[in-house]
Amino acid sequence: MFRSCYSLAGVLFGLSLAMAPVPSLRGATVFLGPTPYLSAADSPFPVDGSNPRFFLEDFEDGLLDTSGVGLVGINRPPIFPPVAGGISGPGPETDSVDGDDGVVDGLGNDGSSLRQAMFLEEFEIFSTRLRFEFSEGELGFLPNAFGIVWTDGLRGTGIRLRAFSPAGLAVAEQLYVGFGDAAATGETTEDRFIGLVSPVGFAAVELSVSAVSSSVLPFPPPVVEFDHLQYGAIVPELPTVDLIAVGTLIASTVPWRSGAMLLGHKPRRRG
Ligand SMILES: [Ca+2]
Ligand SMILES: [Ca+2]
Ligand SMILES: [Ca+2]
Ligand SMILES: [Ca+2]
Repeated sequence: MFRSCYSLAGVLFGLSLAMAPVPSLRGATVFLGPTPYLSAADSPFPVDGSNPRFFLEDFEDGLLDTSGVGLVGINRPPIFPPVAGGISGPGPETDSVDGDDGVVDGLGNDGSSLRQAMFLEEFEIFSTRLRFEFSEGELGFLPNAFGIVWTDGLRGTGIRLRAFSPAGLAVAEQLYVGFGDAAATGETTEDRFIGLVSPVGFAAVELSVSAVSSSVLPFPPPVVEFDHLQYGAIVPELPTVDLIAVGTLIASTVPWRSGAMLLGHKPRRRG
């Protein structure tokens, strides 16, 4: 939705404000993407229903209601009133995954997406965070695979992807940079899948989103949109998945400084 100048250095700086490197990463987590994504056929995961322990949420019913997942959106609104994220239905400002409207035609306006406002973190740096929490009690397991599709936001957006153990420790982390282009009307060529496969189950995944905007006004806030949340338990066949490792691998257990805004953390049942 937004046309802005960008600075990769600025985005990295913005993300680094909340990070401090630590010496090691546990396990052999494999990070996926960013890869182009126009429909579920572009997922590296079993999103066709063939795996009963794997779920795809496309938000087309207006709900985040696949089994065993809840969303906690975390912003930093100490000065500004919180702007709730939510699911954006068909409309000129919606960027769904292209195929969700029935045809892969370069536009995603007629589908639905998950939308989250960003907040002014530092001068010209906007950020926000989304946290997906998984219920082992409802699923019967903890997922070891996660993916999501970035569909819109400020040009030059960076995303820090982290997975957490049930004890709340960050067990895997990857920084992706350079999302977005100048288009702002629902185009889909810049949509990108990111994800991970972990050797152990995880209880939560966080997306920390940061971008530079030349705007000095926090309102209306820029937004970021995601779609095709996918997660579950798979038997990793790591050599066969499409892997593109990008960005700088950074590990951190330093908590984000932001306050929390609850969007609906109670796990729900069906997609
Ligand atoms: Ca379409
Ligand atoms: Ca959608
Ligand atoms: Ca898009
Ligand atoms: Ca749904």
